[in-house]
Amino acid sequence: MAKVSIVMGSDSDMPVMAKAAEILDDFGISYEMNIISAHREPDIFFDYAKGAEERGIKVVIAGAGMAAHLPGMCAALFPMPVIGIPMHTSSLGGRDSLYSIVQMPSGIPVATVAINGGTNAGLLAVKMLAISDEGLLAKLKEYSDKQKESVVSKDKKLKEKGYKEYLANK
Ligand code: RP5
Repeated sequence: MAKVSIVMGSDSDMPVMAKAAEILDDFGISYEMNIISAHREPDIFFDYAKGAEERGIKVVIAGAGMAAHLPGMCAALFPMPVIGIPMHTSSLGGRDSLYSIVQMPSGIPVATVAINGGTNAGLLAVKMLAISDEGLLAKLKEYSDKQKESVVSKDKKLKEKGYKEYLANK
């Protein structure tokens, strides 16, 4: 049964939402993925968000752009955590999406990540689930260790080669 629900307002959001899905795949977490527009099909959206708890969903990751009401409306209808991903937009650079998602009224929180922050949304969902799952917590610690090793090895290479050769072979 899916534990995380990934939902996006349009298929144009897919490349960013796929980054969240990749993280969940890496950590072996089951998820459902949906394209549902709160504006263009409000009835379908309502059924989706109202039914999420009964489907066994523990965390919703919702991404949208422009007047991005999808994450906030998910948070209004779903009782567990909602993570919002603001999409980059060509007109306002994603500030429209960011402000729409982050400026929630008191009482209805959305954990908002960076513009196009699909990877961090996935990781935040994993961290939420790891609160009650020690195996997942151990995998998160391994993930952090690998990140550290990657930076340490880059620094070592820089010291050995110098910046010109480093850049030339990057
Ligand atoms: C939002 O409108 C979607 O989340 C998308 O980011 C934006 C534009 O949608 P399309 O016109 O590309 O379908 O609802």
